[in-house]
Amino acid sequence: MVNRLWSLTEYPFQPERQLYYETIFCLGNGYLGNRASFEEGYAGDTPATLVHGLYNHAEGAQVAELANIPHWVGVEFTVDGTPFRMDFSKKDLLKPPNGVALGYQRTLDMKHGLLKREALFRAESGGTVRVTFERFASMDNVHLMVQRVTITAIDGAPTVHLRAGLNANVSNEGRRHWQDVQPHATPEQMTLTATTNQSGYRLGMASALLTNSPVQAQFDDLTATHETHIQLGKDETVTLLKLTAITTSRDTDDPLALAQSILSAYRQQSYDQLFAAHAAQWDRLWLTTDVQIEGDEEAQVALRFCAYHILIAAPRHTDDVSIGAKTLSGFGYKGHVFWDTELFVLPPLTLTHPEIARNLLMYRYHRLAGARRKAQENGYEGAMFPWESTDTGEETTPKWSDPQPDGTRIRIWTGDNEQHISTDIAYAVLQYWRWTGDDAFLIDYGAEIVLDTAVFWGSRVEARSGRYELTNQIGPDEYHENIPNSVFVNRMAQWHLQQALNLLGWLKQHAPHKHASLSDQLKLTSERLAKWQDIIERMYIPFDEEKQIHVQFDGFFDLEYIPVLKYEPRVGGIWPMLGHERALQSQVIKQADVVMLMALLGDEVGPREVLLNNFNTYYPRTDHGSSLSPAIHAWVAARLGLDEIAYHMFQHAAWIDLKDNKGNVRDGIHAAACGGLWQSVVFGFCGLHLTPEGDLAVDPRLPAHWKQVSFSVYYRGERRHFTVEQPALVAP
Ligand code: IFM
Repeated sequence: MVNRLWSLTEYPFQPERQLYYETIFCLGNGYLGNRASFEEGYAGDTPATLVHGLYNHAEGAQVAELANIPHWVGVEFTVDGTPFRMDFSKKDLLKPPNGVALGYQRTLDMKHGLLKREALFRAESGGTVRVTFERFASMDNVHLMVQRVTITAIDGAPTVHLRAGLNANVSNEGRRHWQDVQPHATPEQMTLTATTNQSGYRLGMASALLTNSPVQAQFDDLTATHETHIQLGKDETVTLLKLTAITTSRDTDDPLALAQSILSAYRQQSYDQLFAAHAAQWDRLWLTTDVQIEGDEEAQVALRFCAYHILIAAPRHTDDVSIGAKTLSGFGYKGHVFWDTELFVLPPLTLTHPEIARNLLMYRYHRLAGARRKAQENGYEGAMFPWESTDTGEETTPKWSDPQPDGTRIRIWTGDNEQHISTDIAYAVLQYWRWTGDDAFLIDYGAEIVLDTAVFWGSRVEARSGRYELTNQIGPDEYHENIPNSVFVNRMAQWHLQQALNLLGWLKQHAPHKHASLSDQLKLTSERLAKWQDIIERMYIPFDEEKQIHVQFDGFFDLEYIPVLKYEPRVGGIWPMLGHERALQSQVIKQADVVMLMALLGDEVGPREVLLNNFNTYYPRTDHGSSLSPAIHAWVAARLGLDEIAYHMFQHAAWIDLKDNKGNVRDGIHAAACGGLWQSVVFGFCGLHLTPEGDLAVDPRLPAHWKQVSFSVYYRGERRHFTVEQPALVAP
């Protein structure tokens, strides 16, 4: 029996919500994500499996995207000739034209990454079966997918005819990614090879239906199939196993050979053995991931849901991929990697699974060449990371939106001007270093990222009227594009340059060879460093002395004031109500911007009075049109003692996917909201922080009805457990 605080259940079958559940119940193992479409398939479904790093630029598309790989989930069967399906209408109950599904329940066990569906099905003949489908993406061997189908005759002695296969007739919402598709099948195994039609990645799949009854094999141009006939006796149960191994040329030179060897190694094992190995890995992962909340069961489930989705997207097998804004759970944002990873998803991983955080940072390190090319193409020095990133390291932000209702397309400027991404990455590198104490990583890789992105800012700033400015920027609040002097961007760039100087000082002392080689390689001359110091001293930080608040950007308060709260209740941002042009000319803010700065730099931004003024100014102007916003507000509000707002924002963040409160969960999980939720609890409500003395401390500010929060983090290689109680801390 799965614990209700560890699971999500769908009951009854809701065909109109299948896209929601495909995302919410997505399976994965850090290598791939598999949407929870049904084995037998239904009209309007979006079956998809996305493999980390497997990008392809389909003909006619603006940009590359993660290619949906051939469908391996399919299992169909008939009972006495009646196809097993669940999409019947109520009137069918009286006179079933085909068959009738009499019962249904589907559960995602988040503790062990298992999707289980149970149904009762009566065929036209009257023969009735109980069916259980189980599916998991093995955490033990990330190339292995396991499915078990259990069919029990509960009325009559029906004949079951079952087909399971591989099917390359797939696309990303119509965009085709595969060529040279070669299916093959023998009774022993089905295989399929294919190559992405632009990037040239090769895929190998090997699958088998394992059952005691004889198996017939077939294949055609796009599919490979195994079929079997089973005559069930009264009350008899039959169990079938389908194993599928998936590899690509990103893993090996011969993906098919590797897939076949994995299949032959694991086909000897029973389902229980395969599941036990998988579950043991999950237990290990949860050991440090799980945050336990006493006194709020809904919050507990939401937090586990978010952690589950981060864990299934988190690559443990390679340091050459990163997590996209929609994880691997849907086609949204095309699998592209944004700042969402470094500032939202990475912090929980840095503290709970530092080895995975390191992989994600190495993904950026491996793409420094692309960042340098971008800087050069734009007339700057150093490394300027792309706003949207894929496998190549090139800027992959589309230039134009999809057509609007009136058919026009809107120019997307983020790829040109949302430049804070370079500092966000540097921030994540330094945060990782501070928490892990991984000097080797910093010396060998991280320092180069921090320093060469600092070189970029040194060349990017504009000296004007005796100070340094940054015009034509987009801050986190993307409603305001190409603006002058975003306080977030200017202050973070200033912080970045200061960190770069500090880091150089540290390197000189602890790794003089590296200090010398990087100084040489990145041309860190004394003139350059003097300029950095000058920028730090004379960077313009927009601030209203009279009101004692930071000004989001020059001219912000000259724009139309729109009381955002008047536009409640609503599901999305108010931008669609105002229209693009008016939103741009108003003070409506899309997401935490000055508030984001306060989350990242805390007290360094200013005294408490200024922080409160900032929050009270910007919170009522923010419409949270981005899913990144509420969790950051919860975190900062908790630190400022604004308890009601903090919990309200926490709830908003918690339900983004589970209650589909952005209305787009079909496109995939909001990864940043998931990582943000963890931060709102651990950094916000529990107040975990590093002390100036170099230790850990908490400073709890729990919601009134939370009795206790327990969590573990790694600090400098040591696992530390905290139990934070209401109202005071119990010793670590
Ligand atoms: O990176 C975010 C951005 O901050 C807001 N729009 C969506 C992007 C991807 O999640």
